[in-house]
Amino acid sequence: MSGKFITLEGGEGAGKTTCLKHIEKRIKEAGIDLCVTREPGGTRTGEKIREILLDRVNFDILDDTELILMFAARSQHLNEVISPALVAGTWVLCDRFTDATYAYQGGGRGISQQRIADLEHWVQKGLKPDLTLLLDLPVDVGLERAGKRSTPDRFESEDISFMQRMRLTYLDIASREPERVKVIDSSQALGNVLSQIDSILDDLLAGATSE
Ligand code: T5A
Repeated sequence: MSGKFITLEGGEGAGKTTCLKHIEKRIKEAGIDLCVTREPGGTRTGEKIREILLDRVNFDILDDTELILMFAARSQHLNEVISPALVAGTWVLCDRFTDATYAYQGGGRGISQQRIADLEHWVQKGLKPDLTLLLDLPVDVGLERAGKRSTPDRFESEDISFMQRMRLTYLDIASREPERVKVIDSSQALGNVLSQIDSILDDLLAGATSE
């Protein structure tokens, strides 16, 4: 595969949507073909699964059902969108991916890492992002930002201890995979967050244009 696979992760209200637009602009300005997508979702089937997963009316979804639905959407997404794009040399910028499953279903819900890893190996066949930007901020700050926007979805309605376990799981992944996962302090002013992202992207774009 020749395209680069970049993912954006973080807790609720971390600023992913805001930063995603900036990253998209930077990569496109460098003359690189880019596919912007999201999880859960990114395909017709995946978006339907997303509706089920996020709708608060579905309060009775079992933890394992939730996990399997995440990977069902991911399987469709990988086969229909992500892998074909990467093979064609197009870069892929994805709003959340499997690190979110470790953080939310693993850390948050308490599903074992091994169970998630088994599904990851089955569905992804070794494919991992080249770069993951983890927007990290204290849970209460993120919830306050997210709360200003809209009615909370099924995940945003979880309690603070769920969110804290989710955040710690993300940070744990970052400490184990520092080459891939770059942690950005997103409690800072937006301008500082974006300039930290820019310096990481500069390295990636310089490497890509010299290849
Ligand atoms: N999920 C997903 C799982 O449980 N398992 C999985 O495997 C996957 C893939 C998906 C949900 O699904 C779960 C996790 C999620 O709960 P989502 O659309 O990714 O949903 O959900 P959110 O995290 O809720 O994303 P949002 O788009 O809702 O929030 P963002 O993008 O993090 O935040 P954003 O950019 O909208 O910013 C929030 C507010 O803060 C302001 C913005 O202007 C905005 O008002 N803001 C800042 N303010 C001050 N300083 C800054 N630096 C700021 N940055 C942003």
